[in-house]
Order: sequence, then structure tokens, then C-alpha cells
Amino acid sequence: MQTVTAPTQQSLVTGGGKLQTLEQFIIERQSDVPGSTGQFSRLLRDISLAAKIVDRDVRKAGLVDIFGEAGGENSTGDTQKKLDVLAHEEFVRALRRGGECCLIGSEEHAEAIPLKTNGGSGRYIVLMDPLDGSSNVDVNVSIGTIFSIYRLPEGCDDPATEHALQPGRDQVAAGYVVYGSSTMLVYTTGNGVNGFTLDPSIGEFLLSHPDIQTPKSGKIYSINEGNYRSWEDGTKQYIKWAQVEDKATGRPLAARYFGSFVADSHRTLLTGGIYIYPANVRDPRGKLRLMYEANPMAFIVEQAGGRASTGTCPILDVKPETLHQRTPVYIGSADMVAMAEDFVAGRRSLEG
Ligand code: AFP
Repeated sequence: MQTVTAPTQQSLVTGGGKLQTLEQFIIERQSDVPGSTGQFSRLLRDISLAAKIVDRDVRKAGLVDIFGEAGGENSTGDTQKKLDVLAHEEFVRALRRGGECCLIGSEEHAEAIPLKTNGGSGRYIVLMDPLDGSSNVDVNVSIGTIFSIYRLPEGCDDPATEHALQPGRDQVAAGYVVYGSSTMLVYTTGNGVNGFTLDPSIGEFLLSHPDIQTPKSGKIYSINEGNYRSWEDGTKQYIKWAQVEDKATGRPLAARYFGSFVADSHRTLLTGGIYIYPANVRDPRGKLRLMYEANPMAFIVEQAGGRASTGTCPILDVKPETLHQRTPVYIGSADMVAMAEDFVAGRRSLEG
């Protein structure tokens, strides 16, 4: 029998290299930008602190009474789970205390929340889904937090919802935290994508996935196929095409779907593939929210060399109208998303 050597603790996280915490990484990157004041670095620190608190809550969820429904609905009519509410409160508290954020838009709150920050100097807007995929909470499937960061427009001293309605291309940074078999924080500031794994023994996010690149193509499609009958024809044909056996193009593709956008996107980002939540008869704009689900993920995926589309145009170019608006999403490996767009536009069909 072949003997397998167990990896050392250090090589698990760093590949044998030097350990770098998220905080050290942020400070190092800050000094690359001449004249930066440290506000943005402190904002990221506040977000990572809230993520650690939510992680702690998620890990305890089976032991204390935070499974189950909170008894209300969120801004988009979904049933709120207790952990949804808790995560929202933890992020708001951390951002309020930190003082760098002046306005929060959350899936769990109808209007954006202006913050009276310490001395009123905070100039950043944070839009977030504090706990994405929460219908998976009670059955122990990976869930996540997604965030998107913008600057308050120059000259504006009274932040309100309308100031949050900026196109995805104007994001200063975006990221997500996946609470899975390990907890990871992945973010971009428009200069590549880096991933950090939480080491629970020291309570620090450590750089584990530097400069993430998403493969140009992959072997997995991810979509809720139960909705098949309500999709428009192009998406139906693309999925049928993905199922056809063809050695030359690596088909049939495999299907994987958690029903947790962060978890499905994280897999797609690392291994390649395509995630789709299309328009359907019930939701003509799809289900996912533009401002705090699709835009941040699109920014990350584009930065990693992938592609993010509504099916007809880049997600990042959509002009926002409301805080909670929905958008169809086709996201992942560049070649696969381009192919799906061809099907949606009718440039390709099952026949050729
Ligand atoms: P919940 O937060 O209500 O679980 O919604 C999750 C979500 O917004 C996204 O994370 C999933 O990809 C998508 O909905 C799943 O939706 P379906 O259940 O319609 O497939």
C-alpha cells in the first residue's frame, strides 16, 4: 500500500511560504496607493471583524436557538431566518462602530440606512446581503455574505438610498465570505482577486488563495433545473446543449447546485464552470439582486478573468433603478458565459 505523508499545518494554508494575515495584506496594498488615508483599509477590517462574528454564530447555530425563521419577511419578500437578522445586525454594528461607512444597503432592510459616524467623516457606501442562501442554514449547507463598496459622490453630505444606485463598474471593492467546510473571505479592489481562509485557532484570515484566476472553461453548469419550463428558449437550449455527449467539447457537463449563490459562485470561481439564474415566467428579471448579489460577484469574476452577464449585456453596465432590483445572471468561465449569451441571443441553437 502506498504511504501518504500528511501535509504540515503550515503547508495547508501557505504552501510552505510566509503567513500573511488579511490585515497585513490590506496595509501592504494601502501603501501602494500614494496619499491613501487608511479609511478604506479600516473599512475592510470592520467587514472582516463582522464576518468573524457571523462565522462564530453560524458555527454555534445547532447548539443555541438561532436556527429557524425570525417571523418576518425581508425587503424582497423572502422569509427571514433568525441568522439573517443576526448577520444584518452584526454587520451594521461593526460598520457603525468603525466610522468609515456612511450608508448601508442591506437585503434585510427596505431603505438604505444612513449612519451617523464618528465625526461624520465616513465616505463609503456598503451594500450587502448579510446572509445569502439562508434557506440552507438549517440543513448545514454552505452560506455566505456578499458585499459591494462604493464612494459617496463628491459634494454629498446627506447620504440616502439614491446615492447607492451607482453602476457596478463604479464599485471601489467587492467581496464575499463563504461559511463552508472552512470560512473564506475573497475580495477585489479592481487589482486582482485574493482569498483568505479563517484560521479559527488564531482568529485571523490568512492569505490562502493569492491572485485567483478562473479557468476560461469548465465542466460544470449550475442552475435550478426545476424551473426549466419557465425559462426562455435560449437558456433551455443552452442547458440541453450542455447535456449532449460530445468528446471534442468535453460534454456532457456535470450539474451542481447548492441553491446558495455564494457557495455556487465560489466553486465556479475556483474550478471554472457557469452559474445561471435566468429570467423566468414568475420573475421576469430573475431572482438575484443586482446591487448586493450580482454586481459584487460580477466585479470579482471579471477581475479573475471570467465573465458576468445578464444574458444580453455585462452585469456591471446595468443602470440601477432601485436598491433591491433583480437581474438575470450568467456568470463564470469566460468562454462558457459567452456561449450561453450566444444561445440567449439566438446566434446559436441546438442544431448548430
Ligand atoms: P435565500 O437566501 O432565500 O436562501 O436565497 C438564496 C438565493 O438568493 C441565492 O443564494 C441562490 O442562488 C438562489 O436564491 C436560489 O434560488 P432557488 O431556490 O430559486 O434556486
